[in-house]
Amino acid sequence: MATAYHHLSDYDASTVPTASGMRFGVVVADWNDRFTYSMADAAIATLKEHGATDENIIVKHVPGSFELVFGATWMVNEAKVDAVIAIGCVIRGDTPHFDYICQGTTQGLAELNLRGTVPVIYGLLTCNNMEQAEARTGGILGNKGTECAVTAIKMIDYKRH
Ligand code: RBF
Repeated sequence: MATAYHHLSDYDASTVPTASGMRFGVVVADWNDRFTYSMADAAIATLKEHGATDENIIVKHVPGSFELVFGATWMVNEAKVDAVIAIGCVIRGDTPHFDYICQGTTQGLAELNLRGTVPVIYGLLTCNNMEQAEARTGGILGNKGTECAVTAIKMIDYKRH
């Protein structure tokens, strides 16, 4: 989780392997698109900074975070990617939907990782309010998309060694 001590866009680039030749799936939820699109843009920019090419970054959209599980499963099964970045943003409201969506999505993505084939990176922001989302999508705590991209590259490299 981002804290005052963990800036999501700060990382040591020298520890990141080249992403050249790696193939990425990016699944983006359209709910709260102001935040999710910013995360997706940051993720894609970071992948490219490390050598990934446009044709090796497959971007697909789903309506909401709950659909990230299906979207990521499709990427794993059908898109021949080396890693999937699942991007969503759930913001607490008046009803218990927040807990159900966060729990269902998190568990679904975790189960995909248990297959042990294609790493699925957890780009789900679970925020109490808009300010928390803003801070983590290009605000004072950086951009979660950047962190996800670096994690995806490192996890593909993990499989190779
Ligand atoms: N999806 C999100 O990605 N973020 C949200 O904050 C969010 N809030 C929702 C609130 C309610 C009351 C409902 C019914 C859905 C919400 N969804 C949200 C959409 C959800 O992930 C999923 O797309 C839909 O429930 C499918 O019909």
